[in-house]
Amino acid sequence: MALTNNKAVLNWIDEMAAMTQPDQIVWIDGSDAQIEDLRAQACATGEIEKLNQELLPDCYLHRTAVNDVARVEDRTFICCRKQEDAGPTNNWMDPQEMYAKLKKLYTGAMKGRTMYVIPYSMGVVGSPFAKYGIELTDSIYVVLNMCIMTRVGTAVAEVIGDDFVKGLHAKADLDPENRYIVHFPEDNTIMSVNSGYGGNVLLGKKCFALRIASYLGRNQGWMAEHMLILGIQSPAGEVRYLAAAFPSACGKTNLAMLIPPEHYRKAGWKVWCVGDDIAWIRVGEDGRLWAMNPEYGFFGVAPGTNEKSNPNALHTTMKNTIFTNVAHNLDNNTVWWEGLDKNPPENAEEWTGKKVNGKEWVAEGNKLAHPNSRFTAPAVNCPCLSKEFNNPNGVPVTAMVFGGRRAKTAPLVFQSFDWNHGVYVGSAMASETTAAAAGAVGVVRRDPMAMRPFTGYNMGDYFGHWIEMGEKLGDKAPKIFHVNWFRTDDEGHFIWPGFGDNMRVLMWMLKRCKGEVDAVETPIGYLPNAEDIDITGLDDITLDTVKGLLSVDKDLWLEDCDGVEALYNEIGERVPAELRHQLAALRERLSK
Ligand code: GTP
Ligand code: SPV
Ligand code: MN
Repeated sequence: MALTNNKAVLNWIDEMAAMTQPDQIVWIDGSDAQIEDLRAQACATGEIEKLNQELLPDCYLHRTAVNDVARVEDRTFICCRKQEDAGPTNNWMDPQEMYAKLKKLYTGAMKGRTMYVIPYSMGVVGSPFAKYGIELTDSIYVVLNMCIMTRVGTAVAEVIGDDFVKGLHAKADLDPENRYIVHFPEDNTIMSVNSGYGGNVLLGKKCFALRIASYLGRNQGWMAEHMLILGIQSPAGEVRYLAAAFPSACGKTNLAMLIPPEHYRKAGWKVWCVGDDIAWIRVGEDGRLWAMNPEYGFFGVAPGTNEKSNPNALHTTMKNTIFTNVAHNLDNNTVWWEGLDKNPPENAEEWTGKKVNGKEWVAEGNKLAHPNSRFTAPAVNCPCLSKEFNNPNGVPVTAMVFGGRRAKTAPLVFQSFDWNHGVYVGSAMASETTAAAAGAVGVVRRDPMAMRPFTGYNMGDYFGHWIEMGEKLGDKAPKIFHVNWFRTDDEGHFIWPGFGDNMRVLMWMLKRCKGEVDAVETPIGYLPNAEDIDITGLDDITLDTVKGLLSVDKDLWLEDCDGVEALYNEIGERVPAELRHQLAALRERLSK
């Protein structure tokens, strides 16, 4: 039975059902009973497998098709009326042409299947900053994931208005040649077909909360960013929040849930997680920036997650979690992935489901879990979840951080001179590509603000929007920093220990925000004095190591400027003049 009388909603569902022709339509009310029933159905068909209920209560394993394991950026489109409004960093097609093309793929795609109607909210239901969507899907896996990642069900259906985001997902034949992830920002519409993987099909996440929302944000004066949000609590109980943008699989979840080194914990420092992937940010009544996490769960990278690197994430996945493309430990019906421990299960299924001796398999150089295997876990499970998580207003932002994987160029940390220089630093971000998107891994590409794959409009206009936000904020703008946890030595090993020890770098930033520590003015920005990065208790790191981590090679930086210029030229005339000035000024400082 429909959960709403809203004509706009019902008419659209009728239209989509007429096209896709499902056997039946089921509304998702979000109740435990319904979820339990859907889990049982999905287990019966093998879509998911129930894991050891004593060790992992209410946890399930799912495998996607082997050719459907990551976002597909080359098949992701922004279809607005004018191509230049999508800009050269997005794929574009004329909306009418795309609708026609998709109509062929969707026609009859749900024959013999059920269409699930998922009313969901990004943000706290009923809050002025929440936005609502409906996803139609023929996948129970998608329903179960959406129920973890977003606020789903009756309460949403009751408040949904005419301006909801329409999302249609059909698995169809999972044909990679006809896979499309398409956004019509001017129509509040998302259409996804022929995939069953995460960011391609959980339409509340990247499709809505970043691509559509970034477009809405620009028109309405707020921002949707690929950022984690965390709070650092001092021994006196004062909490300061920062928001950080790193590209996919570059450390957001890990930083968001970090456990401080022992001496900080003993002194009473705490870190709280507000969000691990997406931030909606606006100027508050007090003139400062406020950030909220529109999601309700974590869709986190499994490999590398362990008791030492990220115990909070590991504990978050111990119940009510869906694991996708990890290895199946058949000895105890649990899961395993590279980096969980040094003990791959002998009796295992690797991520595609093939039975292997896990120890031999790994020893032969194979992977048991897919590098982009993930867990979908409810935020409420997280031991360090901020008490502000459900605060509809979000939290005030003291600092913003950009970062990526750079083997050599970027130092451990630096601070921008001011907001506009910080916008330049964000626009100049680059990172080695990861398994989170289909394509080559480890290639440096420019990824402005970690938003290259997620900006729902012209990247030049997006930069301009950042500059305008700074004008609104004036002297209340947060400080902007850049970090790099991924510098390597000559053997290619990471020099900085990272993970919980990143707290040491956050502490320097906090002190900078409070005006408690000096810095060195360099051509690229303010760098720490090496002595000011706390290395207490780090056996392998000396003052000289820190100096090395903070060193800046001017030739590499000048080369990097060429990369930024190439990006700006690619984006073209919509790049704000201010950023061209910033680039010229940086070159001049570096050449002196
Ligand atoms: P998305 O969910 O794709 O947006 O990724 P993310 O930015 O949340 O990345 P995540 O925290 O899941 O980290 C991805 C990978 O980076 C994991 O395999 C981690 O082990 C690794 N990683 C995270 N933080 C650090 C760090 O401080 N140092 C090093 N060397 N590796 C890290
Ligand atoms: C990312 O790739 O940045 C993710 C995973 O967070 S996905 O939901 O697939 O986009
Ligand atoms: Mn992400």
